[in-house]
Amino acid sequence: MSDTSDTAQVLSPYAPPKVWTWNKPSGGRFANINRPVAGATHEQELPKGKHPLQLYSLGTPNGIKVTVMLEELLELGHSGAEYDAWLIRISEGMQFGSGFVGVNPNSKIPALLDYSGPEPQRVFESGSILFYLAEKFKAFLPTDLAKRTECMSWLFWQMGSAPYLGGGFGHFYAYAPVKIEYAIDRFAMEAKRELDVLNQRLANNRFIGGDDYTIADMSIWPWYGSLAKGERYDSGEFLQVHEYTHVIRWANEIEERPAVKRGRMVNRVMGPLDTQLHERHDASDFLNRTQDKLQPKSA
Ligand SMILES: N[C@@H](CCC(=O)N[C@@H](CS)C(=O)NCC(=O)O)C(=O)O
Repeated sequence: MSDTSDTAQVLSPYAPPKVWTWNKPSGGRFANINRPVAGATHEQELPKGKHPLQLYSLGTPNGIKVTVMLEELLELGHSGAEYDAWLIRISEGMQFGSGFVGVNPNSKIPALLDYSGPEPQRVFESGSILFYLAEKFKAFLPTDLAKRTECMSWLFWQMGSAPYLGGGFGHFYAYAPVKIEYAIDRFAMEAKRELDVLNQRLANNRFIGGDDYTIADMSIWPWYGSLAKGERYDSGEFLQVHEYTHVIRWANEIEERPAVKRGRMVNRVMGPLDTQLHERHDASDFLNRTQDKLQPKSA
């Protein structure tokens, strides 16, 4: 191959026009919710329950981070962390309702409203929500500056890295309407590199931040724990995830935590029905849920 323009022509017949226009669906899973503009598409108030903390979410990796944190706080005895979790079905466009956009102008789950202060406080971006709750309840975030900084570095690492995994590898390997070798190669390389970053870190540390379980683990586990266990994008064999033994050891330990078992069920609409709790308003909801209340439906 002589130069980059030759390479581009060999790989793809597509020549981008001077100005991109949104004139056809992009194809692939989730194509129907993609738009090049922000803001509400319709008027839709958000429901409000009895607790100060109102969570609007869905049981995806980004959503699970927050429900795990809330259940961990409750497990520690912080009754102020009682919450109502409302289901936002993103495939039905509920993230574009005016109420939701008021809480998160970026139209993505999870989003939190805290009514415990003089004015309702909105919090969006899962990393920001984890940090907010950790500060509010003084939990799962070390106070020692060195340990706190390590924890925050890994939290930010996750927020910056997971889009390469989900939007990059997951999208092109599992969801795109065509299999593009270049894109899959590029993002498989990055997904494996990220797994190796974690594997090396966890070779000498019980948890991501060190000895203590923190919001860094809660943020990273839903994405990379399930990836290393071969549960994401049906890609276990392709990525040879069994190589990441330390990540698997860490993921197995986290999965056994009672709060994690509960948190991963909240707002979940996929998988076996007995793993789904579409809305959560009270601790007893985990016990009271019945299969016939849960209608299988896509997210
Ligand atoms: N950086 C954001 C990402 C959130 C995100 O991508 N949420 C997805 C579900 S996991 C979503 O709501 N997608 C809806 C859409 O893109 O319209 C966070 O961590 O909170």
